[in-house]
Amino acid sequence: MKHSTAFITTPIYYVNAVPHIGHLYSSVIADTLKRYYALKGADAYLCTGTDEHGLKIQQAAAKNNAPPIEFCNQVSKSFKELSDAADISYTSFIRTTEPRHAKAVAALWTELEKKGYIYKGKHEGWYAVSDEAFYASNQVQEAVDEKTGEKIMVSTESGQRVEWTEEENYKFKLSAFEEPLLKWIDDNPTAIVPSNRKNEVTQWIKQGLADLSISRLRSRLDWGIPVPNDPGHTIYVWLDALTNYLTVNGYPWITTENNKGEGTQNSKITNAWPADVHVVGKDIVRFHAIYWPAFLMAAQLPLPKQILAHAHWTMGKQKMSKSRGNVADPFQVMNTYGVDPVRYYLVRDGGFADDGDYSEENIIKRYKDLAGQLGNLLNRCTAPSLNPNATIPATPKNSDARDETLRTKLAELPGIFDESFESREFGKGISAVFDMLAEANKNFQDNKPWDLVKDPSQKERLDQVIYHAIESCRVAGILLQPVLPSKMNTLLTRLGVPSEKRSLLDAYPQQEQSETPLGENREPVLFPRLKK
Ligand code: ME8
Repeated sequence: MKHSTAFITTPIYYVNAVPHIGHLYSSVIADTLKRYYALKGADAYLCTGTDEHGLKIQQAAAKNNAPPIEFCNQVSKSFKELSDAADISYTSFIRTTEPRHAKAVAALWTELEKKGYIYKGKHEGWYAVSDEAFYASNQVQEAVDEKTGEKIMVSTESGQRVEWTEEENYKFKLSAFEEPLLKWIDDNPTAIVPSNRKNEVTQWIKQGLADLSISRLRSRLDWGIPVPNDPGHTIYVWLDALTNYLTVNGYPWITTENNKGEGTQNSKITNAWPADVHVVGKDIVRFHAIYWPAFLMAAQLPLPKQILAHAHWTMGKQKMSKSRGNVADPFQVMNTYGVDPVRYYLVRDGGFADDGDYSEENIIKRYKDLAGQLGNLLNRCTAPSLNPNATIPATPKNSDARDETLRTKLAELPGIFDESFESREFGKGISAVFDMLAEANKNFQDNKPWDLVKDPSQKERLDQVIYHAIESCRVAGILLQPVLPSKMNTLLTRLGVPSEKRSLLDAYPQQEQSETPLGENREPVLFPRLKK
């Protein structure tokens, strides 16, 4: 299936602390998806950025004795550096402190108000500062503070401490959207993936949706966007944050009767809304799968096509989190193992339905797959000793029964890969590539090209063997580009594959080809041995 455009998003990250491997994971999944759609010929867009308003940030800045904006500048920069370091090919990096964003949020607010979904009311409830969320009485429970032994109340969902809070603020008529949301989920079976998350969301909605408080008193929280025409109130940070997905599209659009309109001048992404995939962690599903579609429905804007929620990385089976302090530094890990091997590890072993346990031992194991199955095969079939003319032999005229299994796997692989990625089973798609590579290595080994090369009468067979090994590397190289963009670029360049012959379609068996030269540069080794 050809997609003409694909718009993928990452969550925008809180700047209350520096990035860890969990943030890198969300970004790598989103980037892999974006590159996958580009591989299929789509104009693919990716946006990422930082979420900079709210009490949590205000408090973190105070703790660091910095004015909030300076504190935000500093931490936001480290998230941007992480994206750049990890080869995240974002089209737009948004910061919620940018003027273009304040304009979009105010416009959405005004729209919701105009359509009658905002009213002023007294709000009371259990408020969790860490989650920036109010919870109803059936969403909290008693617990004991680990440090002080004091009895406290916590959210059953997030485990965070909550306090009873009363204030006058603005509310959004979320309760009006129970039926429409259930219908949306019903009509769009892949709107929330995977299914355990979808079931959870359906349950939450069926338990009943209370109207949502969407402002805070400015006296209690001034680090945020003011409510239009009522500056004594600050817009709730989640309404602010979610709107980022519209801001990067140039919202507010200048609309006419039947036209969604052009984006504002500064936007690099125009008319890409609705998002194809919002990649999020399972901790923020409620916000993306309930609040966000409800806001959009209220504003009569199109809904995102999919919320893809991944599970968490644990370390030693405990959730990795800034507050717990058991986090892996993504910069350090990429320095040690290289960017692409870390991306590969995260995509292949990360959990969707269930959490995955992070360990460097497993990164090393995956690195060895790459070096042993792919790097090694590439080296062998392009080595001057076996391939002295440095060419890709012509497509074999006669097929040999000894290559049958490999030929079948090669022919089936692109379809399996595509299907797996469409259904967001990334590990399955990648495993299929390595299953093919295992067969390719076996074929190479069994046919002993190092003997064939010594016997001129075996030239045709040698060519067939080299051809199949190179073809296996070429197909693997094309398919793995979304996951290992830089390494696969090196591989394909080494094979002399021109940049316009690297799309998903090019991974399917090709028409007969005559002999072509390999690329010139055969150094350095694709996956060098890791230093102890
Ligand atoms: O929630 N494993 O920002 P945040 C996997 N600003 N992923 C993890 C993770 C872990 N251990 N820890 C964090 C926010 N993440 C809001 C989002 S969007 C409009 C606003 C990932 O900095 C995961 O995707 O707390 C999670 O949802 C995201 O980081 C939250 O990052």
